Amino acid sequence: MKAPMRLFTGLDLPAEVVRNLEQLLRQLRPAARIGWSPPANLHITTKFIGEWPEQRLGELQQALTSLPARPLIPVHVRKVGFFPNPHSPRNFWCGIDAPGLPELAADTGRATAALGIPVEKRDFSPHLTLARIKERLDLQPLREAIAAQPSLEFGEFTAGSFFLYRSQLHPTGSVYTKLAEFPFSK
Ligand code: 2AM
Repeated sequence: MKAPMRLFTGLDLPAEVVRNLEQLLRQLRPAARIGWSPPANLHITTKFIGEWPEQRLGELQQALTSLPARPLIPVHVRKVGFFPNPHSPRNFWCGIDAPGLPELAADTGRATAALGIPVEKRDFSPHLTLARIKERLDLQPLREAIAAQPSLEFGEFTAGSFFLYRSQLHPTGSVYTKLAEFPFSK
């Protein structure tokens, strides 16, 4: 039997936004020994699917194809912060303002729930994971490096589709691969 695949859906970023974030990461990385994301991994998750059997991939793609049509989504990439809170952070993120994205996440959640995929209990809070924080350490140098940034605006774009991604966990880090694209209107 084949091993299940680890899947999620999300939006990709245009090269210009990745370049802006790459520049930010270059400046912040020396300030903290935390699990920094490779710029190529940056994406906006709309639904974490988890382990899914490869033989049911067609069924999942069919469900994702049949989401209601929607207008293009303007996406603004700005600000940074810590999840779940600044006192014991586990995730250092970049913020996403995107009207219409919560509806896409909700529609994706409904379509995948019909296949038995658990509905996300937490509120949807769109973000880019810039780094994962596994241990408690002094983040003051990172906060200072953030405060020294001349701008926390990383660009905007218009999304016209979302993607199904595969995530492969390797000792050197996660590798994300696009498996399929789903335009917002057919
Ligand atoms: P995160 O970056 O905020 O951790 C692939 O793992 C993507 O799915 C990541 O963007 C991750 O969000 C998201 N995700 C959401 N829920 C998850 C979960 N329970 N386990 C792993 N990843 C999850």
